[in-house]
Amino acid sequence: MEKEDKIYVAGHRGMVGSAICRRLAKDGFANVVTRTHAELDLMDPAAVRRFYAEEKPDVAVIAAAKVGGIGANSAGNAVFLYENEMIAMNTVMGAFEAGVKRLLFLGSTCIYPRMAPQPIPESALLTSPLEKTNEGYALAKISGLKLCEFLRRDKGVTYHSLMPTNLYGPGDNYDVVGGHVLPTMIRKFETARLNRDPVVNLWGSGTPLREFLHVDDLAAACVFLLKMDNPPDLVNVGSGREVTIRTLAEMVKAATGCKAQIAWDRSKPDGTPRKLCDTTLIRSLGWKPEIDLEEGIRRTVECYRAELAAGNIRV
Ligand code: GFB
Repeated sequence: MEKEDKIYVAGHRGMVGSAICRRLAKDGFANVVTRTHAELDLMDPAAVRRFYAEEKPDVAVIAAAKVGGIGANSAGNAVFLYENEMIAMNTVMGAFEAGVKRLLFLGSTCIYPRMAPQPIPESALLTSPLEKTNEGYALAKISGLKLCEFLRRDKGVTYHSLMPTNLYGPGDNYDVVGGHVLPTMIRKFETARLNRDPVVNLWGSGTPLREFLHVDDLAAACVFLLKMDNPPDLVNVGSGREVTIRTLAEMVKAATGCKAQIAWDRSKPDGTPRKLCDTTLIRSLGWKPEIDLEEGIRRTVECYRAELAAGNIRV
Protein backbone atom coordinates (compact mmCIF):
# COMPACT_ATOMS: atom_id res chain seq x y z
CA MET A 1 0.00 0.00 0.00
CA GLU A 2 1.34 3.41 -1.01
CA LYS A 3 0.75 6.84 0.56
CA GLU A 4 -1.22 8.08 -2.47
CA ASP A 5 -3.50 5.02 -2.68
CA LYS A 6 -7.23 5.58 -2.36
CA ILE A 7 -8.34 3.43 0.57
CA TYR A 8 -11.96 2.42 1.18
CA VAL A 9 -12.72 1.62 4.82
CA ALA A 10 -16.03 -0.23 5.13
CA GLY A 11 -17.55 0.23 8.58
CA HIS A 12 -15.77 3.50 9.40
CA ARG A 13 -18.30 4.49 12.05
CA GLY A 14 -17.83 1.33 14.09
CA MET A 15 -15.28 0.88 16.86
CA VAL A 16 -12.87 -0.99 14.57
CA GLY A 17 -13.33 1.03 11.37
CA SER A 18 -12.97 4.33 13.18
CA ALA A 19 -9.75 3.13 14.86
CA ILE A 20 -8.39 2.08 11.45
CA CYS A 21 -9.23 5.52 10.00
CA ARG A 22 -7.44 7.22 12.92
CA ARG A 23 -4.39 5.03 12.38
CA LEU A 24 -4.31 5.60 8.61
CA ALA A 25 -4.46 9.37 9.18
CA LYS A 26 -1.67 9.15 11.77
CA ASP A 27 0.52 7.23 9.31
CA GLY A 28 -0.05 9.77 6.52
CA PHE A 29 -2.59 7.90 4.38
CA ALA A 30 -4.83 10.83 3.52
CA ASN A 31 -6.91 9.46 0.66
CA VAL A 32 -9.57 7.51 2.57
CA VAL A 33 -13.10 7.04 1.25
CA THR A 34 -16.05 6.06 3.41
CA ARG A 35 -19.81 5.72 3.14
CA THR A 36 -22.34 5.73 5.96
CA HIS A 37 -24.93 2.97 6.15
CA ALA A 38 -27.56 5.43 4.91
CA GLU A 39 -25.42 6.24 1.85
CA LEU A 40 -24.49 2.64 0.98
CA ASP A 41 -26.25 -0.54 2.04
CA LEU A 42 -23.55 -3.22 2.02
CA MET A 43 -26.23 -5.91 1.87
CA ASP A 44 -27.24 -4.65 -1.60
CA PRO A 45 -24.92 -6.15 -4.23
CA ALA A 46 -25.90 -3.72 -7.01
CA ALA A 47 -25.32 -0.70 -4.77
CA VAL A 48 -21.93 -2.04 -3.70
CA ARG A 49 -20.94 -2.65 -7.34
CA ARG A 50 -21.98 0.89 -8.27
CA PHE A 51 -19.98 2.31 -5.38
CA TYR A 52 -16.78 0.48 -6.36
CA ALA A 53 -17.24 1.43 -10.04
CA GLU A 54 -17.63 5.11 -9.13
CA GLU A 55 -14.88 5.40 -6.51
CA LYS A 56 -12.37 2.87 -7.91
CA PRO A 57 -10.37 2.52 -4.68
CA ASP A 58 -6.90 0.97 -4.81
CA VAL A 59 -7.32 -0.71 -1.44
CA ALA A 60 -10.35 -1.89 0.56
CA VAL A 61 -10.47 -2.65 4.28
CA ILE A 62 -13.57 -4.59 5.29
CA ALA A 63 -14.35 -3.71 8.90
CA ALA A 64 -18.13 -3.60 8.44
CA ALA A 65 -20.10 -6.33 10.20
CA LYS A 66 -23.07 -6.99 12.37
CA VAL A 67 -21.41 -7.72 15.71
CA GLY A 68 -22.44 -8.40 19.27
CA GLY A 69 -21.64 -10.29 22.41
CA ILE A 70 -22.73 -13.72 23.48
CA GLY A 71 -26.32 -12.62 24.16
CA ALA A 72 -26.90 -11.07 20.72
CA ASN A 73 -25.12 -13.87 18.89
CA SER A 74 -26.82 -16.77 20.62
CA ALA A 75 -30.27 -15.20 20.17
CA GLY A 76 -29.64 -14.22 16.55
CA ASN A 77 -27.51 -16.81 14.75
CA ALA A 78 -29.70 -16.61 11.61
CA VAL A 79 -29.39 -12.85 11.23
CA PHE A 80 -25.68 -12.85 12.17
CA LEU A 81 -25.08 -15.45 9.45
CA TYR A 82 -27.23 -13.77 6.81
CA GLU A 83 -26.12 -10.17 7.26
CA ASN A 84 -22.44 -10.93 7.66
CA GLU A 85 -22.45 -13.35 4.73
CA MET A 86 -24.07 -10.71 2.50
CA ILE A 87 -21.68 -7.99 3.63
CA ALA A 88 -18.64 -10.24 3.13
CA MET A 89 -19.65 -11.52 -0.31
CA ASN A 90 -20.69 -8.10 -1.65
CA THR A 91 -17.70 -6.17 -0.36
CA VAL A 92 -15.07 -8.75 -1.35
CA MET A 93 -16.48 -9.90 -4.70
CA GLY A 94 -17.55 -6.35 -5.59
CA ALA A 95 -13.98 -5.17 -4.96
CA PHE A 96 -12.56 -7.92 -7.15
CA GLU A 97 -14.96 -7.21 -10.00
CA ALA A 98 -14.05 -3.51 -9.89
CA GLY A 99 -10.32 -4.23 -10.08
CA VAL A 100 -9.41 -3.34 -6.46
CA LYS A 101 -5.91 -4.77 -6.18
CA ARG A 102 -5.59 -5.05 -2.44
CA LEU A 103 -8.09 -5.97 0.27
CA LEU A 104 -7.92 -6.72 3.98
CA PHE A 105 -10.85 -8.67 5.45
CA LEU A 106 -11.46 -8.61 9.20
CA GLY A 107 -12.85 -11.70 10.90
CA SER A 108 -12.81 -12.91 14.48
CA THR A 109 -11.16 -15.66 16.48
CA CYS A 110 -14.64 -17.19 16.96
CA ILE A 111 -14.07 -18.77 13.49
CA TYR A 112 -11.99 -21.42 15.25
CA PRO A 113 -13.43 -24.65 16.68
CA ARG A 114 -14.87 -24.57 20.20
CA MET A 115 -12.33 -27.14 21.39
CA ALA A 116 -9.36 -25.87 19.34
CA PRO A 117 -5.89 -26.34 20.84
CA GLN A 118 -4.87 -23.36 23.00
CA PRO A 119 -3.34 -20.98 22.13
CA ILE A 120 -5.22 -21.34 18.84
CA PRO A 121 -2.98 -21.49 15.75
CA GLU A 122 -4.29 -20.36 12.34
CA SER A 123 -4.05 -24.02 11.26
CA ALA A 124 -6.94 -24.94 13.62
CA LEU A 125 -9.44 -23.50 11.13
CA LEU A 126 -12.12 -26.05 10.10
CA THR A 127 -10.65 -28.92 12.09
CA SER A 128 -13.67 -29.58 14.39
CA PRO A 129 -17.13 -28.14 15.30
CA LEU A 130 -17.70 -24.47 16.05
CA GLU A 131 -18.96 -22.89 19.28
CA LYS A 132 -22.77 -22.95 19.03
CA THR A 133 -23.43 -19.52 20.57
CA ASN A 134 -21.77 -17.76 17.61
CA GLU A 135 -21.93 -20.35 14.84
CA GLY A 136 -23.77 -18.02 12.43
CA TYR A 137 -21.25 -15.19 12.76
CA ALA A 138 -18.34 -17.62 12.51
CA LEU A 139 -19.66 -19.29 9.35
CA ALA A 140 -20.09 -15.92 7.61
CA LYS A 141 -16.56 -14.85 8.55
CA ILE A 142 -15.15 -18.20 7.38
CA SER A 143 -16.86 -17.67 3.99
CA GLY A 144 -15.36 -14.19 3.72
CA LEU A 145 -11.82 -15.27 4.50
CA LYS A 146 -12.12 -18.25 2.14
CA LEU A 147 -13.35 -15.98 -0.67
CA CYS A 148 -10.24 -13.82 -0.17
CA GLU A 149 -8.02 -16.91 -0.13
CA PHE A 150 -9.57 -18.32 -3.33
CA LEU A 151 -9.34 -15.00 -5.19
CA ARG A 152 -5.72 -14.59 -4.16
CA ARG A 153 -4.80 -18.12 -5.16
CA ASP A 154 -6.80 -18.28 -8.40
CA LYS A 155 -6.81 -14.68 -9.59
CA GLY A 156 -3.58 -13.27 -8.20
CA VAL A 157 -5.01 -10.36 -6.17
CA THR A 158 -3.55 -9.59 -2.72
CA TYR A 159 -6.69 -10.25 -0.67
CA HIS A 160 -5.90 -11.35 2.88
CA SER A 161 -7.53 -11.67 6.27
CA LEU A 162 -6.88 -10.98 9.90
CA MET A 163 -8.60 -12.57 12.90
CA PRO A 164 -8.75 -10.28 15.92
CA THR A 165 -9.34 -11.60 19.39
CA ASN A 166 -12.02 -9.94 21.62
CA LEU A 167 -11.65 -6.18 21.12
CA TYR A 168 -12.50 -3.16 23.24
CA GLY A 169 -11.84 0.58 23.22
CA PRO A 170 -13.34 3.96 22.33
CA GLY A 171 -16.64 3.96 20.48
CA ASP A 172 -17.64 0.49 21.68
CA ASN A 173 -21.26 -0.59 21.97
CA TYR A 174 -22.48 -0.40 25.59
CA ASP A 175 -25.72 -2.34 25.17
CA VAL A 176 -26.00 -4.45 28.34
CA VAL A 177 -28.06 -7.14 26.62
CA GLY A 178 -26.39 -7.51 23.23
CA GLY A 179 -22.91 -6.06 23.85
CA HIS A 180 -19.55 -7.70 24.46
CA VAL A 181 -18.46 -8.48 27.98
CA LEU A 182 -15.88 -5.73 28.58
CA PRO A 183 -17.96 -2.67 27.59
CA THR A 184 -20.98 -4.23 29.28
CA MET A 185 -19.02 -4.56 32.52
CA ILE A 186 -17.89 -0.93 32.29
CA ARG A 187 -21.46 0.21 31.92
CA LYS A 188 -22.79 -2.06 34.68
CA PHE A 189 -20.11 -1.04 37.21
CA GLU A 190 -20.32 2.65 36.34
CA THR A 191 -24.10 2.62 36.61
CA ALA A 192 -23.91 0.81 39.97
CA ARG A 193 -21.31 3.30 41.25
CA LEU A 194 -23.41 6.30 40.27
CA ASN A 195 -26.63 4.78 41.68
CA ARG A 196 -24.86 3.32 44.75
CA ASP A 197 -26.37 -0.09 43.89
CA PRO A 198 -25.20 -2.86 46.26
CA VAL A 199 -24.97 -5.62 43.62
CA VAL A 200 -23.86 -5.94 39.98
CA ASN A 201 -25.22 -8.93 38.07
CA LEU A 202 -22.87 -10.63 35.64
CA TRP A 203 -23.40 -13.66 33.43
CA GLY A 204 -22.32 -17.27 33.60
CA SER A 205 -19.84 -18.82 36.02
CA GLY A 206 -17.00 -16.31 35.64
CA THR A 207 -14.60 -19.17 34.82
CA PRO A 208 -14.25 -18.83 31.00
CA LEU A 209 -10.94 -17.48 29.79
CA ARG A 210 -10.79 -14.64 27.29
CA GLU A 211 -8.08 -12.56 25.66
CA PHE A 212 -8.63 -8.83 25.06
CA LEU A 213 -6.95 -6.44 22.65
CA HIS A 214 -7.30 -2.66 22.56
CA VAL A 215 -8.74 -1.57 19.22
CA ASP A 216 -5.88 0.90 18.62
CA ASP A 217 -3.45 -2.04 18.74
CA LEU A 218 -5.63 -3.86 16.23
CA ALA A 219 -5.68 -0.81 13.94
CA ALA A 220 -1.87 -0.69 14.06
CA ALA A 221 -1.79 -4.38 13.06
CA CYS A 222 -4.13 -3.70 10.11
CA VAL A 223 -1.93 -0.93 8.72
CA PHE A 224 1.19 -3.01 9.41
CA LEU A 225 -0.20 -5.90 7.33
CA LEU A 226 -1.41 -3.58 4.56
CA LYS A 227 2.12 -2.25 4.19
CA MET A 228 3.51 -5.78 3.62
CA ASP A 229 4.09 -6.91 0.02
CA ASN A 230 3.33 -10.53 0.78
CA PRO A 231 1.13 -10.79 3.87
CA PRO A 232 -0.12 -14.16 5.14
CA ASP A 233 -3.58 -15.25 3.90
CA LEU A 234 -4.82 -15.50 7.47
CA VAL A 235 -3.24 -14.18 10.64
CA ASN A 236 -4.34 -13.96 14.27
CA VAL A 237 -4.06 -10.67 16.13
CA GLY A 238 -4.19 -10.83 19.91
CA SER A 239 -2.53 -9.62 23.07
CA GLY A 240 -1.33 -13.05 24.15
CA ARG A 241 -2.70 -12.52 27.68
CA GLU A 242 -5.80 -14.29 28.92
CA VAL A 243 -7.84 -13.62 32.02
CA THR A 244 -10.86 -15.29 33.53
CA ILE A 245 -14.13 -13.40 33.26
CA ARG A 246 -14.03 -13.19 37.08
CA THR A 247 -10.61 -11.48 37.01
CA LEU A 248 -11.80 -9.16 34.27
CA ALA A 249 -14.77 -8.21 36.45
CA GLU A 250 -12.43 -7.35 39.35
CA MET A 251 -10.25 -5.26 37.03
CA VAL A 252 -13.18 -3.29 35.63
CA LYS A 253 -14.69 -2.87 39.09
CA ALA A 254 -11.39 -1.44 40.38
CA ALA A 255 -10.99 0.85 37.36
CA THR A 256 -14.44 2.35 37.90
CA GLY A 257 -14.11 2.61 41.68
CA CYS A 258 -17.41 0.76 42.13
CA LYS A 259 -17.93 -0.82 45.57
CA ALA A 260 -20.82 -3.18 44.69
CA GLN A 261 -20.77 -6.95 45.22
CA ILE A 262 -20.71 -9.17 42.14
CA ALA A 263 -23.47 -11.78 41.62
CA TRP A 264 -23.09 -14.45 38.90
CA ASP A 265 -26.22 -15.41 36.96
CA ARG A 266 -25.55 -19.02 35.98
CA SER A 267 -28.68 -19.20 33.84
CA LYS A 268 -26.75 -17.13 31.26
CA PRO A 269 -24.29 -18.86 28.87
CA ASP A 270 -20.55 -19.14 29.42
CA GLY A 271 -19.80 -19.66 25.73
CA THR A 272 -16.53 -21.21 24.66
CA PRO A 273 -14.45 -22.19 27.74
CA ARG A 274 -11.21 -20.68 26.46
CA LYS A 275 -10.24 -18.52 23.48
CA LEU A 276 -6.59 -17.47 23.38
CA CYS A 277 -5.10 -17.02 19.95
CA ASP A 278 -1.59 -18.02 18.99
CA THR A 279 0.12 -14.83 17.83
CA THR A 280 3.45 -16.40 16.90
CA LEU A 281 2.92 -15.60 13.22
CA ILE A 282 2.18 -11.87 13.48
CA ARG A 283 4.88 -11.39 16.13
CA SER A 284 7.40 -13.12 13.86
CA LEU A 285 6.50 -10.58 11.16
CA GLY A 286 7.35 -7.70 13.53
CA TRP A 287 4.07 -6.53 15.11
CA LYS A 288 3.31 -6.57 18.83
CA PRO A 289 0.61 -4.98 21.01
CA GLU A 290 1.48 -1.87 23.03
CA ILE A 291 -1.49 -1.22 25.33
CA ASP A 292 -1.71 -3.53 28.33
CA LEU A 293 -5.09 -4.53 29.68
CA GLU A 294 -5.03 -2.42 32.88
CA GLU A 295 -4.06 0.70 30.91
CA GLY A 296 -6.57 -0.10 28.16
CA ILE A 297 -9.42 -0.53 30.65
CA ARG A 298 -8.46 2.72 32.40
CA ARG A 299 -8.50 4.62 29.08
CA THR A 300 -11.78 3.00 28.03
CA VAL A 301 -13.50 3.91 31.31
CA GLU A 302 -12.39 7.51 30.68
CA CYS A 303 -13.80 7.37 27.13
CA TYR A 304 -17.05 5.89 28.44
CA ARG A 305 -17.41 8.72 30.97
CA ALA A 306 -16.71 11.33 28.28
CA GLU A 307 -19.13 9.70 25.82
CA LEU A 308 -21.79 9.47 28.54
CA ALA A 309 -21.32 13.13 29.54
CA ALA A 310 -21.60 14.15 25.88
CA GLY A 311 -24.76 12.04 25.53
CA ASN A 312 -23.38 9.91 22.72
CA ILE A 313 -22.72 6.43 24.07
CA ARG A 314 -23.67 3.71 21.57
CA VAL A 315 -26.15 1.14 22.81
O1 GFB B 1 -17.80 -10.70 24.84
P1 GFB B 1 -18.71 -11.84 25.08
O2 GFB B 1 -20.16 -11.52 25.15
O3 GFB B 1 -18.65 -12.95 23.97
O4 GFB B 1 -18.17 -12.52 26.43
P2 GFB B 1 -17.71 -14.21 23.63
C1 GFB B 1 -18.87 -13.51 26.99
C2 GFB B 1 -18.28 -14.08 28.26
O5 GFB B 1 -18.39 -13.12 29.31
C3 GFB B 1 -19.12 -15.27 28.63
C4 GFB B 1 -19.31 -13.59 30.29
O6 GFB B 1 -18.35 -16.22 29.36
C5 GFB B 1 -20.18 -14.64 29.53
O7 GFB B 1 -20.80 -15.57 30.38
N1 GFB B 1 -20.07 -12.46 30.84
C6 GFB B 1 -20.19 -12.16 32.15
C7 GFB B 1 -20.79 -11.57 30.14
N2 GFB B 1 -20.99 -11.11 32.32
C8 GFB B 1 -21.39 -10.71 31.10
C9 GFB B 1 -22.22 -9.66 30.64
O8 GFB B 1 -22.77 -8.86 31.42
N3 GFB B 1 -22.36 -9.54 29.28
C10 GFB B 1 -21.74 -10.39 28.39
N4 GFB B 1 -21.90 -10.20 27.08
N5 GFB B 1 -20.96 -11.42 28.81
C11 GFB B 1 -18.23 -13.31 21.28
C12 GFB B 1 -18.97 -13.85 20.09
O9 GFB B 1 -18.05 -14.39 22.11
O10 GFB B 1 -16.94 -12.84 20.98
C13 GFB B 1 -18.85 -13.01 18.91
O11 GFB B 1 -20.30 -14.12 20.44
C14 GFB B 1 -17.49 -12.38 18.72
O12 GFB B 1 -19.19 -13.78 17.80
C15 GFB B 1 -16.87 -11.89 20.00
O13 GFB B 1 -16.61 -13.29 18.12
C16 GFB B 1 -15.45 -11.42 19.84
O14 GFB B 1 -16.26 -13.91 23.84
O15 GFB B 1 -18.22 -15.44 24.28
